[in-house]
Amino acid sequence: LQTASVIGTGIGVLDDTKSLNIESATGLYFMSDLSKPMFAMGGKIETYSTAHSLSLPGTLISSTDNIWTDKSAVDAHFYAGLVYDYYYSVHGRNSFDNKGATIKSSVHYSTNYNNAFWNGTQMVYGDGDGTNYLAFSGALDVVAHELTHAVTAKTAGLIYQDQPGSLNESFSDVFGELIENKPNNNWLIGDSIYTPTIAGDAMRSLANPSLFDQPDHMSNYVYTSADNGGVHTNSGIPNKAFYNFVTAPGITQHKAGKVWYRALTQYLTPKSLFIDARNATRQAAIDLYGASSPEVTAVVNAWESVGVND
Ligand code: ASN
Ligand code: ZN
Ligand code: CA
Repeated sequence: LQTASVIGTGIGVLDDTKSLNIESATGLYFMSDLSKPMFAMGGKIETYSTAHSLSLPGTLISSTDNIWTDKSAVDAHFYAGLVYDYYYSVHGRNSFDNKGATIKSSVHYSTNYNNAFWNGTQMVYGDGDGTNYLAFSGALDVVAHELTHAVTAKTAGLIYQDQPGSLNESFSDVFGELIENKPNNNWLIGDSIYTPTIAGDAMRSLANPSLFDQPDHMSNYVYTSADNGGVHTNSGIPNKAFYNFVTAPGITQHKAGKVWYRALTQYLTPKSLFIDARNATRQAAIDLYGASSPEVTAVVNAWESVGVND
C-alpha cells in the first residue's frame, strides 16, 4: 500500500484548532509531514511521544481517525512546520542543515518537566508543571528558539559558554521572535506558556531585558559560573542590540532578520564575542544595503547603545 500526504485536524495547547500535514499509511495516520520541499531530499517533520519517559525519540505519534487531540504534539508538529517554512521562504534554507534533514520533535518528556531543548539531534519538550509553565511546544517563539539552536550549531557553531554562548542564546531569542512575527510584537519570550495565571510576564524580554533580571548594557554584564557563564542572562545585551536595530526608523523585521541571519551563517564562528557580532552584523548590513546605507548606521548605533564599542 502507498503512503500519502493528507491533511488532519488537531487542537493545540491553547485550545486552538489547526490543520496538520499528516502521513496516511496502511490503515493508520502518522504525525509525519511529507509536504515540505525537504521531502525531495528525504526529509520529513516527525513528532514523537516519550510518554513521560526519558528515552528519545519515543514512539511516532499515530491516529486511527486523523483527528489529533494530543495538544502538545499538535503544536510541536504544527510549529516545527512554521519554523521550517520561515527559514525556507525567507532565507532559502532547507531545514536546519540546509540539506533537508528530518526535523524530529518529542513531547511529554519526563514528568512536569519545565523546559524544552535541542539535544544536538532533535527537539525535546516538557509538559510543564501546569503552574509555572504550560506545555512548552504551545509557544511558537519557544519552538523557533529551540530549532534555531540547530541552525546555529550547523552554521556559526557558537560554543555554549560565556559570550559565544550568550550570542547563541540571543540568536535563538531573536529568530524566536521574528518567526512568531506577531502583529504589535511585544518582544516577550514564552509569555503564552509562562505562568498561565499571571498576565504580562514572560521568560525574557528583548525590548526591556531588565524586566526579567537580564542586563541590557555591557556595564551590567554578569560574571558567573552558573548557566555556562550566564548564557541565559547576558543574552539580554545582544537581545537589546537587536531590539534597538529592529525598531530603528526605516528598519523592518524582514530587514533585521536578513542582517542577523547573514551574520550568523556567513561571519560568526564558534568563539565569536559580542564585538565580533557587532562587526558581523555591520558587515552583513554593508553586503545587503551598501556601505553608506542608513541600515549600517542603525546597526552600529544599536550596538553602541548597549556598550559594545570598537
Ligand atoms: N530551553 C533552554 C534553551 O534552549 C534549554 C537550555 O538551557 N539549553 O536555552
Ligand atoms: Zn536556548
Ligand atoms: Ca514572543
